[in-house]
Amino acid sequence: MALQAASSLLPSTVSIRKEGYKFNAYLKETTLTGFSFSNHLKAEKISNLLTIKRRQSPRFSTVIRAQTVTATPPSNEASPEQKKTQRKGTAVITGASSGLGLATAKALADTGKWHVIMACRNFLKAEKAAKSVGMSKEDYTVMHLDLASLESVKQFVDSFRRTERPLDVLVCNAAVYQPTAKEPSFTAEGFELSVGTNHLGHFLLSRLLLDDLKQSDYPSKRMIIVGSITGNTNTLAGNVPPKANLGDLRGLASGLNGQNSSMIDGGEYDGAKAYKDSKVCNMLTMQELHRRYHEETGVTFASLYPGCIATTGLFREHVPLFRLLFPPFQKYITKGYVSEEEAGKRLAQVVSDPSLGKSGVYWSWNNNSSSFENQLSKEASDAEKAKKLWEVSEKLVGLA
Ligand code: LMG
Ligand code: NDP
Ligand code: PMR
Repeated sequence: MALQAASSLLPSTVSIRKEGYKFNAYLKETTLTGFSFSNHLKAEKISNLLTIKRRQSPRFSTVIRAQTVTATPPSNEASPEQKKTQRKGTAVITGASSGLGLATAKALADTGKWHVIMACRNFLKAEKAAKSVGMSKEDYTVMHLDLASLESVKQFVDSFRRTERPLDVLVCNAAVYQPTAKEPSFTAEGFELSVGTNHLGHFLLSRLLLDDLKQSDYPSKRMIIVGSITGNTNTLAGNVPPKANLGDLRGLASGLNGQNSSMIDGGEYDGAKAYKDSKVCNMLTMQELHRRYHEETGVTFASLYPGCIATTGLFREHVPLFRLLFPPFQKYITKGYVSEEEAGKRLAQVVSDPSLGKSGVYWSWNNNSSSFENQLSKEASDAEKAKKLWEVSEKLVGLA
């Protein structure tokens, strides 16, 4: 259904040109693990289904096929383990002052089972935001965190520890997106801002807080790093230029400070690409954390694509025409749109739903809001690249 709607609205060939790139995609019926694609579409959302399989010869032509899907219906029932828990869980959410972070904070607070630490760069904005969505004082604490400063990350960790609250879940959610910037801007330590904030700030934060998570006696301790479809080149959305590509990480290894390059792959600055690259880093980091620490610590590491939340502040720097057209485009054409509230419920599931406790998973949701384990692109699941990214990032943030 969704595909039919989309294919009747979209031309069967989508062409996008940018700086010499040309991208063509066409929709093709196929089968999905024995189910017919058209039947399956009754329950599935096009954004979650479309995977691009590169053809051998035409460089820019792609065939879209359905992904393998294991649907898990959302569960509201507490497991026996959860019932044992007396105390409220404590979840730290970065960037909880707007969009997905705020909606997740609200969804968790509404359950009465969570105290949310809203880790935000703008204290007043966060306070106002919490009030505006009707969160009660006892359900949240706003604490200062500017991910564009490694000093601030360290100070946040110190202040959090001084509260003497346990850490049960960490949600690395904050992000910046600078699609129209002509020149790069930089973090306090001189890293390109998108990768510096979205990846390096969170990388240091998650490494420092891992010990705190380890010490928690909560039944299900989790660390979640928000990913995105746009960093995954096995999807249609991930093939809209400029595409994510970390290359051999030469730009990152040389400091990402604009002297050699401000891009991870060492190329020319492109703000939209820098954001998508940062999302690949987020998804790679989650998997590397899983490989290194899941067994030892019992912490569940997860990432997710919550759906296209086309109305959030993420697009604040995009041109006004884009901001106007993007929500209806996602709502009526791609059908990938989700409201902030729905996206917040999805992330809240990854925080606390017993059925989403598996580690190393990149979660996505179907049309009927059932979660499933999604497949990452080749690059976003490249274990060697994840290891290299880990090692280079450690050096940059001063951990090695
Ligand atoms: C690029 O800019 C930068 O160039 C690049 O460097 C990078 O930063 C990148 O990833 C970020 O962004 C984006 C640029 C290109 O968008 C804009 O500059 C503003 C948006 C302009 C939108 C195009 C206007 C054309 C309107 C004519 C409508 C054509 C109809 C086509 C659909 C057929 C339907 C029958 O923009 C794009 O790449 C596309 C932007 C995608 C979002 C908007 C899509 C427009 C579709 C219009 C639908 C309107 C809503 C319909 C409601 C429908 C009802 C049933
Ligand atoms: P918003 O812009 O609404 O939220 C981003 C949050 O990050 C804001 O609270 C912002 O703070 C905060 N932030 C930005 N820079 C910093 C910093 N230096 N230090 C601390 N906090 C910072 O966007 P979304 O809610 O859409 O984005 C949330 C997450 O969802 C991101 O990881 C994004 O990549 C991801 N995502 C979003 C999708 C979408 O369609 N919107 C789709 C897929 C993934 P402030 O309020 O002060 O600006
Ligand atoms: Mg995309 C199934 C189709 C689909 C989905 C789910 C998204 C999600 N987008 C899709 C398709 C398309 N987008 C198509 C066909 C086009 C060309 C018209 C298109 C364009 C487009 C632009 C210009 N889309 C965008 C942009 C942005 O600037 C956003 C971006 O890339 O930010 C990095 C964006 C997004 N599209 C999405 C999602 C979720 C985004 C937001 C980015 C993110 O959070 O990762």
